[in-house]
This record gives sequence, structure tokens and C-alpha cells, in this order.
Amino acid sequence: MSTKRVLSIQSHVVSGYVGNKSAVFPLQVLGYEVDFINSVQFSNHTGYGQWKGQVLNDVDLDDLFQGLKMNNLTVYDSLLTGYVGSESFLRKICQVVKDIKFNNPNCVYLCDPVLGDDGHFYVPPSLVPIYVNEVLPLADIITPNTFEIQNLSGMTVRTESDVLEATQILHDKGVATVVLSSLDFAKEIATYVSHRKGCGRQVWKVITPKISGKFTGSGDLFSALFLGWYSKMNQDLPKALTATLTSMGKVLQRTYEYSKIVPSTSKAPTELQLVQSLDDIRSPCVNLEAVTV
Ligand code: PXL
Repeated sequence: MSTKRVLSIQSHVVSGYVGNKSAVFPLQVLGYEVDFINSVQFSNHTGYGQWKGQVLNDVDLDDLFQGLKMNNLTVYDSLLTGYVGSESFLRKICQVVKDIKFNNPNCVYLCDPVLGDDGHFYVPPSLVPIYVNEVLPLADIITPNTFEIQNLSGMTVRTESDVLEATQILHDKGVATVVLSSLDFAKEIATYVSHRKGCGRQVWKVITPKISGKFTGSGDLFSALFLGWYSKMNQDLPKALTATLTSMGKVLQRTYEYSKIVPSTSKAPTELQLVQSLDDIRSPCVNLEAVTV
């Protein structure tokens, strides 16, 4: 069987792990051929408070894509997109998706609709209606966090019945699989997958323990792992989810432990311990269970 090809359009940082730096290595470890377009090239992620670098615009993206097309290099099995900072770039991504799906209608498009977290936007809020009306109808899988699902569905999401209602709103916009990457309960985290099937749907959840600390780039890692396992598990959603969450748990635990030993003089945020987690990414030892909701 030929190696599956993924195109990932996300940020690049010289130092640290967000965007493509969080996504490309895990996908390669899982055996994918990964082509990546860097939507920005920054020295480091923006959580440091200061950074330098360049931003790719919609014309630059089109240029790179046309170059690939000239050489018949746009045959992809999967497409992954993450943080997008402008309306024009997001609309150009929609054109790229349509073009790739024209070539291969079975290409799986996973969109992480990055809007923000903890009640704050870190992209212009004007991207919300573009995600809802233009991106969701094209996406096969979306992986919002709680803040994002609330903004995309237009409702507050606190309980399981809220999750069921909000995911249905997003299915009605055209996306078959919605993964709510984390819903915070008092002592644990719940992750939900809702998959539209004919007129009905199936929903699963996995409960995982809370790991202290918030690590930038973990959402990007989650989406990449989920896309990787989804194909490797022949589109078995509960299996893809438990494998993803097992690796995530190991990476976050290792990163938390590392954060406790870095010198207190260092003001830099702790970066994901990704390279150190190679074995946990390649062969997660899955003990989690996905239960039907
Ligand atoms: O992980 C999201 C992300 C992506 N790209 C850049 C970022 C961040 C989060 O800080 O700074 C450039």
C-alpha cells in the first residue's frame, strides 16, 4: 500500500511547538508523507508576548498551491488546517480544499476552527461566520474546543445535553464529524465525538484525568493525532479518539513534569515535550474507553 499523503496548512515557529511544528512530526511518526505550507513563520509562538517573523497572505498561498498543481502534486488523502489569522487567507483555504477534493473526493479534510480559548478570541471575530457558512460545509471533521463550539453554534456549552445540541447545530451546517476536544468538568475532562449517519448520528465520549497547566500547541497536536489515527484505524472514530487521547495524556504529563524542573529564572512558557514522546506517539498503550452517549 502506498504511503498516505497529507497537506497541513498551519503556522511555523523556529523555536518551540505550535501549528505545523506540533503536527508534522507526529504525522510523520505515524507513517504519513506530510507536505506543509507555513501560514506564518515566527521566531516563537505569540504566548511569549514578543516575536518576529513573516505572515503568508492569500496570494502567497495561491502561488505555492499553483506551483504544486503545475507538477501534479496536489493529490492528497488528507488535509489539515489550523490557526488562520485573516478572512482572505481563510477564503483561499476554501478554494484549496475544493481543488484538492475535486482531484480526490475521498480526501478527508480536518479543520481545527481556531478562534480562541477561555473566553478570549485570538483571531478576528469576523472569521466566525466564514467558518460557519463557508468552511463547515467543506469540512469532514472539525475539532473545536469549548470556546470555539460555543461561537460556532451560537449557544453556551456546559453540560452533556448542551454538547448534543451544539454538535447537531454544526452537523446541520454540513460537517459530518464534530470532535469537542475538551469539556472541563470539576475533576475530569470529557472529549466527545459526534458523527452524523444518515438521518441520525452516533456520539461517543472519553473521560480523561485533568493534567495541570495549559500548554500552547496541544490543540494542534490533538488535531494532527486524530487525523492520523482516523485513517490508520480505518475511520473507526472511538478507536481513533482513544489512541489520540492516550498519546496526548503522555505528552502533556511529560511536559508538565518538565515544567516543574526548568529553572525558575526562565520566564519562557514550557514547550510541548514532543520529540521526547516519540514512543508514546508511535505506539500508544491504550487503556481508555469510549462510551456511547
Ligand atoms: O497553537 C496555536 C498557535 C498557532 N500559531 C501561532 C501561535 C499559536 C498559539 O499561540 O502563536 C503562531
